[in-house]
Amino acid sequence: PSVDVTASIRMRTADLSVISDSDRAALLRRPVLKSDEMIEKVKPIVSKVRTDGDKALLEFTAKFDRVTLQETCVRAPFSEDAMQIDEDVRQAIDQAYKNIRMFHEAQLDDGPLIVETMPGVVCSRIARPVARVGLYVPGGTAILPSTALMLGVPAQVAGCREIVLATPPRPDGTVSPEVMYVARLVGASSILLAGGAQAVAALAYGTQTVPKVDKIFGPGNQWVTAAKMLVQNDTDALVSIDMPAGPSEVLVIADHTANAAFVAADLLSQAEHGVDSQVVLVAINLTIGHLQQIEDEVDKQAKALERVDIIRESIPKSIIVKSTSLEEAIAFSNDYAPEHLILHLEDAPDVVASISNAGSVFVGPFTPESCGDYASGTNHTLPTNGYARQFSGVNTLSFQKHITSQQITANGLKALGPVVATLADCEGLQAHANAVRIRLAHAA
Ligand code: HSO
Ligand code: ZN
Repeated sequence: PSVDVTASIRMRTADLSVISDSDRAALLRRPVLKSDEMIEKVKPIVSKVRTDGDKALLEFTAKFDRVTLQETCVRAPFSEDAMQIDEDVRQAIDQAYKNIRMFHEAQLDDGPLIVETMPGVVCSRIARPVARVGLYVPGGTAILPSTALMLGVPAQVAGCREIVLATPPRPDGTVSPEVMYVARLVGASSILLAGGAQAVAALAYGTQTVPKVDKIFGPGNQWVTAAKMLVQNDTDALVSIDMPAGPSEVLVIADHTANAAFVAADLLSQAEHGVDSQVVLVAINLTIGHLQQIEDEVDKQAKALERVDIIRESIPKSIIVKSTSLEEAIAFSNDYAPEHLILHLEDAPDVVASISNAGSVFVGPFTPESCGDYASGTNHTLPTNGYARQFSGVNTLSFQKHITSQQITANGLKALGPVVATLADCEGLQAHANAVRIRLAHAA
């Protein structure tokens, strides 16, 4: 069907003060992910890669990406020729790398935690990197060196031994030079030229040339997400994932102080990601004129964007939620648990204390989400679909795990042993009690 390019690009509107409970619940819901169906679809792809390795990978890449490759995995050092990029882009990537690295180094757990719980009873916890990690960098409608940075920097900071970066090849069979450049910056050991479920399967099981990894990270389409969920549940693969992923989201809360053009620009920066992007504006007591200004700005700015065709689909699915108080707006946002939350509010910094569920918060008029997407230092791989209720975004600790340890002295066991023996008796586990009593008797 032909598109009417003059038609105005408008969001839908709802009003919290008159809405029924069920309509409010509907506003909070994301589009259904149909994960069971998708998992069934990726199963044959995953099992073929598992059994046939590189041969299957090359076949799927030819079929789905329409690219015929000679080899599917290249090892470092990567060719310098493949990472030639514009000087201004290189400088921008370097600055982003520096900021992201600084923020993620500050998160590193690099010292043992030691607690003497009773005299002579010392418990400790030490962090270790996840040894081998797979980082999925999507291809598709945009090239994403920023995602390579967001996944690669914390892996590097955590000290992961093997970093495999997977990304679908471009039509000419290469990886974008910007992504190659980032791969070297973060110390990637291999680049897997494959996308979709087949890439995830290769990372989970390994192939003749692709190293098997212990944990798979990164955003992706439904195929990637379903494959990650599938391999995570396979005890043969022995692999974990960062988090379940859904379409990207932003929720903006705006009051009378909000700059209409800024708000519109923030909504559109999310809407341009994809036709399924989730965009919500919660407007607190905005006058009809102010709201109109925002809507006009959305329409006007959208029409000047290259990705207007995507926005024509995503913006009409987006909603303006009218609210009559800050408390009501925050309660709605906390229930929605957005991936990104932008506060265009008077006293925005004070509001942060009331936010309980969000992936990342952008505070005040001069803090566009774009800065967190690219270069301020925070990570842009964040929980979507309401998972901000129980998940953190990707961070340095996502690439570390902990070992606990303890050391007890003879005197420590004198105090603690009877407690343990009593509990073991209580559970009817006599051998457990014996392991203590045999020592207490020996010491006596
Ligand atoms: N907003 C996206 C990340 C991104 N934006 C990459 C631009 N490039 C999901 O957090
Ligand atoms: Zn973005």
